[in-house]
Amino acid sequence: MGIFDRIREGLRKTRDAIFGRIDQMLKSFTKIDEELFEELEELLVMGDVGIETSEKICDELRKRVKQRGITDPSMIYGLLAEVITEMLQGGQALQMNTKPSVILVIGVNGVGKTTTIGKMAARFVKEGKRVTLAAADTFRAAAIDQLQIWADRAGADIIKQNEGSDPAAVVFDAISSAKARGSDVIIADTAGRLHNKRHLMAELEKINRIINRELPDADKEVLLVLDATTGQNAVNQTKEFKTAAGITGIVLTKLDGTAKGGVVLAIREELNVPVKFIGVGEQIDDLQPFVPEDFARALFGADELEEEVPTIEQMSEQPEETDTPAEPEKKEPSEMEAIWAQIDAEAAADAAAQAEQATAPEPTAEEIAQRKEAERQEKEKRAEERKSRAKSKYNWSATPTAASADNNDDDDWFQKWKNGDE
Ligand SMILES: Nc1nc2c(ncn2[C@@H]2O[C@H](COP(=O)(O)OP(=O)(O)OP(=O)(O)O)[C@@H](O)[C@H]2O)c(=O)[nH]1
Ligand SMILES: [Mg+2]
Repeated sequence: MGIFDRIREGLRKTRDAIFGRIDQMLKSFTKIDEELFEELEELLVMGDVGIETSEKICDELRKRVKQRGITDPSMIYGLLAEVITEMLQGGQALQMNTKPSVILVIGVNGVGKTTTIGKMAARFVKEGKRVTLAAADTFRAAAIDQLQIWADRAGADIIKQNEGSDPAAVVFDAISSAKARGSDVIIADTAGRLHNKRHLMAELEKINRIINRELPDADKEVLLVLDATTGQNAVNQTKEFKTAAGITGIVLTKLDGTAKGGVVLAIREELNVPVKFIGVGEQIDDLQPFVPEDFARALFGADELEEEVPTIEQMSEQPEETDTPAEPEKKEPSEMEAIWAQIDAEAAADAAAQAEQATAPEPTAEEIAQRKEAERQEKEKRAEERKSRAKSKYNWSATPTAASADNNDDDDWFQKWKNGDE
């Protein structure tokens, strides 16, 4: 199977449940009106895109429909693909220019950290890099054994100690070994679950300190692994780890087992953290670098896009699926340049308005808290309303997900973890 086919197959559930429905819904409209945007927003929210991001997407669509004078509802599908691709752009390249560079892999238990490390190691080894794995999840002996199996499969070196040893000491050893052997990259596995959240964060901090001390000038990535089947919970996990561990990117796993792939958008947009890799299966080559264009094409169905949106040249003119390098991107026609200039001008006007607002008297802490709480309640209310409307309208039963991954006891643990009960 070619790379693009793997991504397309991995996103099949999300495409069928959400974007296929959007396509059908758009076909049922004869003109573009407010009702169409409302329905679209509801379906996006159902697809775990998140209420804020769904609203933002629809606002952007309204704007572009108006600017380009589009009247045909079937064109919205391509416009949506365009907006979503743009939203996902930026920051997905890994910073790995030093020798060695370090990738610290973190995340709650069971999300796919160790598997992701194995897949990543295999990818780097294939590229001719020397890879050292650090078995810094010393919480369970089985975790160390699992990483050993992946190291053998991938052809990577591994540094490990006994169960229960100090994870930071394992990382220290791995760094010394990598320097001695001339490794290109060190990838450290970490525990997802410790006695409590404070303990876990303290451990990650200690590992970080060791890396910064031993390799002060090395490129370092802190990748948070998230399980896509947990939907909005993945967004909450990002918030928790973002403040505590300084993450530089996301690996979103198990996209093949869920219809909640839209959560990529919520993570990118609401938390401003780039998705760097996606996991679309359990096999060694089921980890793919995140390429926004491919992701969008797979999500929307490249065929539908080609038929319906001839205006989006970069997307529709890409070959179906090929291992040969793609054609260089075409330049935007001058008409598009004018539209972008207009959008930039609007953004500048918004920024000016915001700056003006900033000179207004500072609200008190209490006022800010009250406003935030009101906004949160309002957002929750709107999300619930949308979900229940969409549920009845589209006869929505359970969203197809991997039976194994949804609603397991890890969720309970994470909830407690979040609330500081553990
Ligand atoms: N379908 C599918 N399964 C995956 C993917 N990534 C990981 N898994 C599976 O998820 C399960 C958990 O993966 P691990 O790599 O052990 O997760 P972990 O985060 O290291 O777990 P702990 O070490 O317990 O914290 C395994 O059964 C993996 O095969 C993916 O992209 N798709
Ligand atoms: Mg693990």
